[in-house]
Amino acid sequence: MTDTDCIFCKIVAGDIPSTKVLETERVLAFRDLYPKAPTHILVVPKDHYADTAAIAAADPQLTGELLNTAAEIAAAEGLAESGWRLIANTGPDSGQEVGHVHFHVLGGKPLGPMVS
Ligand code: D5M
Repeated sequence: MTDTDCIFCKIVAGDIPSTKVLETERVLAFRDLYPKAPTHILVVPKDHYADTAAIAAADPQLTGELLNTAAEIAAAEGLAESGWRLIANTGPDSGQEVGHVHFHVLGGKPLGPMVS
């Protein structure tokens, strides 16, 4: 399942370069191009789903795999003790810019409070 206009589908296909952090059969993680913290990694399914609601409804197992991958990456980045933040913007009010579901793994400095 791919969307030919989707930038993350192009990254999954290798048509756009990325700094890969981890790859499994169904999941890819790569560094965010515009990092907001010392560690800022995006975890995406290789198949195209628009957002968290779409993937949770269609494939709960894959949704869990994304969460497990995020935790594995945070540990590998040395964030298990200090803590880290997981964000999945969903829909217009969240500011979601890329319409291919992705989890942001952020850490490596005190991140401050969430915006209200
Ligand atoms: O977050 C979308 C995120 O995607 C944002 O933090 C920038 C990042 N981005 C955009 N293009 C790229 C490429 N080509 N490589 C790596 N990261 C990228 P959102 O939650 O949709 O606002």
